[in-house]
Amino acid sequence: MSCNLESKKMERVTITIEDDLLEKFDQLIELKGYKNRSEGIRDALRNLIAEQEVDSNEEANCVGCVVYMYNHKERTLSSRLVEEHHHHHDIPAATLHLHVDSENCLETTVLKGQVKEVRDMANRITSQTGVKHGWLHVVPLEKV
Ligand code: NI
Repeated sequence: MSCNLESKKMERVTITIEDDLLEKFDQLIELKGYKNRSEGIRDALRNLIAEQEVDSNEEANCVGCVVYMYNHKERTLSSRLVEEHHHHHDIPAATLHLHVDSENCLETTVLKGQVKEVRDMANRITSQTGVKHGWLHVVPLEKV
C-alpha cells in the first residue's frame, strides 16, 4: 500500500529503534515489498491511526470487509445468511463467494456505512451457528 506523496508536505524525522526490532522490521518490509523503511513506517502509522479512529468513533463512515467460512450442507445456514443480507439491504454490500471444497464456502462481504452498523452486520453474519473463521477488517473513509 502506498499513496502519491508528490503533493504532500513531508518532514524528515529521526527515530531511535532497538537493533533487534529494526532487524525484524527490515525483514518485514522486504517480505511485504516496501521500497524503503520510510514507506513501511508511513503505512504502519496509517494503520495505527486508522485503528484508533475506528475504535474511538462509532459513527465514522467506513468500509468493512468481513470474511467467513461455512459448511453449505449445514441445514438452513445458507438461507439464514441470505436472509440477513436482505433484511439489512439498507447497508450497501457486495459479496464474493468461493466454493472452497465439497463442503466449505468462503465468503467475503464488503459493507459500507457507519462503523457501528458495519460491526453489527458483521457480528450478525459471523455469529450464525455454523459460520467459522469470522473476521472483520474496518477501513475508515476519512483520509489518513
Ligand atoms: Ni459455495
